Amino acid sequence: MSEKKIALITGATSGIGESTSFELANQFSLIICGRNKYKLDELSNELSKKTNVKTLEFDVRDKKDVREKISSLSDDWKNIDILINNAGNAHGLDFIHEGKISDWDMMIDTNVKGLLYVSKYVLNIMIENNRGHIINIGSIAGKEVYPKGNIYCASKFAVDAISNGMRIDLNKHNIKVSQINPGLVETNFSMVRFKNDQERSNSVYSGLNPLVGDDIAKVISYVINCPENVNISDITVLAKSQASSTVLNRK
Ligand code: NDP
Ligand code: 8X3
Repeated sequence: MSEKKIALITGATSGIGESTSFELANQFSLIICGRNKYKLDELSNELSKKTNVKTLEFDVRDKKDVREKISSLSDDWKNIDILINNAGNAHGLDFIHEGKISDWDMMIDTNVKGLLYVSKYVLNIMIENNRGHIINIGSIAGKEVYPKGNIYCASKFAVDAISNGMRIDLNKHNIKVSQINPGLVETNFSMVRFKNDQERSNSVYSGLNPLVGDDIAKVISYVINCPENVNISDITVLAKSQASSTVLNRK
């Protein structure tokens, strides 16, 4: 394998993670992670035209599998330089008293605990190597709470606190921690949130000219490629048509 740096991307099989995989394939060897084997293999075939690719199949909620898959990396692959904690979703958009406990569990288990499990095992490697860069995908939902956003917002506020905590605790270990907080990005996100209701999902983005996955991928690449002495600690990225979670200029 060549001497390219190694980036590990969770949630690589869709949306922001997939776009980021293509963007970073120009520069890094890639460990692409997901739980859909078919999509991972398809993506790997495409990306392999540009770089070295390793697939890791796991659900970020399964801490045993996360540990085993990351520990299984061979010497060629284990020295991860960049971790992009991207896997996550919203489930439901309901008043708090009407929310489903299964949706709450899914968001907290994936967006918060899953991010922690992956980070834990990658950090073992980064600390030993005394180098690394973690990029957590937060959200505008982690900066302001909006009506019916309750638990999704809570999960992303948790990511915000975790990113700050990581930056402080990892400072002496020479590890950069950055958080990128997108506003509305047209991906599969709303189809998941609204349980495959295509019409409702489309209505989130209609008339907005929203962000797309490639926009966030380019920001991620910019953050990674800053000079070694520079760390973009926290960056919120909005479509021009979006001023806040609730102020939108629809055409
Ligand atoms: P997508 O639904 O398009 O992609 C989500 C990715 O995360 C998929 O690859 C999905 O895999 C993966 N994933 C979800 N749950 C798990 C799990 N338990 N284990 C492993 N992988 C999992 O959405 P986005 O690309 O938009 O979302 C990516 C990140 O960006 C999320 O953290 C989201 O919260 C954040 N975000 C999104 C915004 C938006 O407006 N789209 C705005 C701000 C932040 P699978 O297909 O198998 O479920
Ligand atoms: C996704 C953006 O506004 O749907 O994190 O919460 S929003």
